[in-house]
Amino acid sequence: MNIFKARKKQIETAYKKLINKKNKPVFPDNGIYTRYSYPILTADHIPPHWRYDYNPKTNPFFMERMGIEAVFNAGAIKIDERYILVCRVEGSDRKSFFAIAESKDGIHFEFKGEPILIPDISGETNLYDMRLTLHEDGWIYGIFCAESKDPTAPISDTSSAVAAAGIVRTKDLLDWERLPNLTTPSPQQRNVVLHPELVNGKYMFYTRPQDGFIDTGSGGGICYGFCKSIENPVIETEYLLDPKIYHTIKEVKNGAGAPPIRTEKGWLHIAHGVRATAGGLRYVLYSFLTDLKEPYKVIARPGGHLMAPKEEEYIGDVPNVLFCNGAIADDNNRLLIYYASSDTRLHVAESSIDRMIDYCLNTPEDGLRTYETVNQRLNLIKNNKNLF
Ligand code: M1P
Repeated sequence: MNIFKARKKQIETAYKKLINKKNKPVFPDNGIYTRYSYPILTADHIPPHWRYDYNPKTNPFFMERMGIEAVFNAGAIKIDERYILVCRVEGSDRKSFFAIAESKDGIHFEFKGEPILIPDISGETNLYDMRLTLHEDGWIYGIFCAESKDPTAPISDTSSAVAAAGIVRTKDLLDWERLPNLTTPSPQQRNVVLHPELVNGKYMFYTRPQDGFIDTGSGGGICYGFCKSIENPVIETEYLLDPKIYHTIKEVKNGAGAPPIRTEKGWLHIAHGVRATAGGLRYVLYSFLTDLKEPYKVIARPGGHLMAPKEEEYIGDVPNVLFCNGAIADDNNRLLIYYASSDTRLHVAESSIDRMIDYCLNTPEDGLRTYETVNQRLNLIKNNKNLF
């Protein structure tokens, strides 16, 4: 067998084996959610014909000419019994793009179709982290980060960038209509999420104002604002919803994650918080509830993180990062949390709406100082007396 045929067979066999691999839950879990043993999507899950030139004349060594670096940060939605992820796929050229993976059970996914070609707005270099919102107006919206080179940077500065919130919408996940980018009072935006329902007749966005590309500066935390029209999306005022706070898991910055999920007790949010360590930034997931009628009011704030990196999750292109921008509230109370680790691979954790509500309503808030948190723990131990 010639080298082309032999390599093609090896690659295709390995790919088929990978996409047919059965995942399994990891027990014991913490009672809040259950992790799964293997990542659900990685660079190796990208179909070989998206990476390899299949023509033996132009690719006699069957080389992977267009490599994939990572599959992570996915928007999630369930339509007609299909679990859909719009993943951030990063090529070896560092450009991100969006691709759809589908599943029948919410755990085992396979990429379908072809990468999504989103029309860009002049100057945009990189599009990533799409949040999918099935809106009550009947459209599926994708809100994503649209990054451009900072036009005010000096010529010698070849890395400063500007982040804005891009918007697309679709009815069938095939045709994507690009709308104008969101305009807000803040110089830059990332981690923008569209609320699934109109609030007082307006579109409500969760924003994350930032002074620079990395630095949120005076932004204050997760904010919100309203737009009269989605075709001309302008937020005139941003209000603070969930602040970043000294000596917490969201000390440096935070950002909205999956679009909030309507539950009987409030809107369930899964967000990310970032703190500084000697080894760099640490990204963890946390949760909170907002009021059903007034979704701009936080009604429960469990302290600490919901989920932090574990084992291989620590390692990757950007270590010590968990990030979530998609979750699915499934039938029978099931909740699927799609999260990525270290900007490299995508995982799922399974919970239930009931478990998450209990977690949000009955977990003590962050005590903000050692004295208070020790008192919280002493109280727990006291209440456990004669029970263990
Ligand atoms: O590298 C970690 C994450 O960094 C960014 O999040 P934030 O804007 O909160 O810093 C995002 O670029 C995200 O894609 C990435 O996973």
